[in-house]
Amino acid sequence: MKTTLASACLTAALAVAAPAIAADSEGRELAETLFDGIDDTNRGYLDQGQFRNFGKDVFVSMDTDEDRQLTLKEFMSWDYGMRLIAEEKGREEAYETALRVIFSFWDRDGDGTIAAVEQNRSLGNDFRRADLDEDALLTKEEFLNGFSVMVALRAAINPAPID
Ligand SMILES: [Ca+2]
Ligand SMILES: [Ca+2]
Ligand SMILES: [Ca+2]
Repeated sequence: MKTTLASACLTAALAVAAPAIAADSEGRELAETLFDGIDDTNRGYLDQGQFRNFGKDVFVSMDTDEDRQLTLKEFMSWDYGMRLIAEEKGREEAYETALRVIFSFWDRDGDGTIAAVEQNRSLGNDFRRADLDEDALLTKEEFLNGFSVMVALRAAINPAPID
């Protein structure tokens, strides 16, 4: 029951990609570090090429058996620190649910694995959705508040009170 509610909330979060996440919420620092890593030219914003390259790098590092497909296991095993925060906060179950929801979104043809082209298209959509002012660049704020993967994972480890 709990899991169903969590995935319903996450689906809604992914759909609107604009939930209110407190500025000092857990995972924000990690998301900022991630942004700075993608922003290899230190301009303070990302273009679609940088975002695409980031996606390719992530795909390669997730695809441990190098068959150009991501299984759920490969997808769930990959981490850059967010899982540790989830564990510390006792939010591991919600975190894993969020990952499963993201996996389902990325697996666009529903065959149980994510091909590079599926991931690439999903990230392209994510970029456009996060780009609020439609200038084809993502500022740090647009990335932190609108990149649906980050938003979903941070929402999972920072449960908002429901009233
Ligand atoms: Ca693989
Ligand atoms: Ca697929
Ligand atoms: Ca923008």
